[in-house]
Amino acid sequence: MVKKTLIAATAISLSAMALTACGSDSDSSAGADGDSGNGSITMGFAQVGAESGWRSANTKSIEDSAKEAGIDLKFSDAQQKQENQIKAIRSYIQQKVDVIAFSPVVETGWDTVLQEAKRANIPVILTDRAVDSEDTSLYKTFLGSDFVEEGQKAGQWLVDNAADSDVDGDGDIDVVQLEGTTGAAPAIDRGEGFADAISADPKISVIASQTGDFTRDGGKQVMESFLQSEKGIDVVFAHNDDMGLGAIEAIKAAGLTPGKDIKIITVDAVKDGMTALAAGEINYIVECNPLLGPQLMDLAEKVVAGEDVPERVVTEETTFDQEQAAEALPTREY
Ligand code: GYE
Repeated sequence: MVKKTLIAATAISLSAMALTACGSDSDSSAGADGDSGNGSITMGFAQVGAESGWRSANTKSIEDSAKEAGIDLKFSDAQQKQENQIKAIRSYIQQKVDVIAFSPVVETGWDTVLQEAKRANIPVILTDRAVDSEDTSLYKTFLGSDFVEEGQKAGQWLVDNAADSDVDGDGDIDVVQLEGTTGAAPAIDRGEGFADAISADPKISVIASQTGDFTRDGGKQVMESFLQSEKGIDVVFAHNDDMGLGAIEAIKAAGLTPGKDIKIITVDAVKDGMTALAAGEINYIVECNPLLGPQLMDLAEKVVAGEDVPERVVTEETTFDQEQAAEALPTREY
């Protein structure tokens, strides 16, 4: 305890020194040490990509709130490739940023680069997605949703609405699942949570499951192939809105009515998803909040100042049925 306080105090005074050291310099162009030169915090943010409406809203939230907080943001888009994210993190280490934040595309394979950041004394904040490293000293905190709970909420809706969901009336509720990016925390956890919730009703089962990589195109293609290979699909569970929206296109192209002939459950609640829900083409959406920017900047300021932060910060979220979507849409921010 005493030791912790001491370390925190040292960290505060060190960062205070760093701030004063460049505080008198009004030039805002990057200095040799990578600091912006105006005394503000520099954050390197390694984003997953631009794969979905959720991701675009998340990126905008991070950019807007960095500006608002006066944090100098260095931003990179990894196009859903882990190697690009690792490269970006290494370049932030080289540039000696004050803090690195990133949303890991997949859960595994981060220890080496995170150890490099630790050796360089640059704190790391995980946002949105988790890593599965056993060494939790490699990052300061993880800010994001509880994806298992999101999957459970999706499955619980189906259990509660089972009577209406046996669309073809064969006595079973046959679900096809559109998974997110293979190895990504939200894909693994949403799948797990959903499976857990539907196990309460033996009539419900997942008859086919494949990745659509969290994209609209991916969801469309996988759904097209499911419609050919599977008989009697009653329900689609898509790990995000975009894949659900792709599935809607495939279902319509097959001459069926989405939301009626095949029920659709998704996760995210971005504008396009909510619009389809209000229009009756999706049946239920579990919200996943992308507006993590303000909390992230707050955590970054604390971490850089050497203050203690909670190990885990969970985002609060709700769910929407069709009526609730129609009500929420006019004031929906993203
Ligand atoms: O649900 C999906 C995005 O990691 C929570 O990633 C995020 C997920 C989100 O591509 O739309």
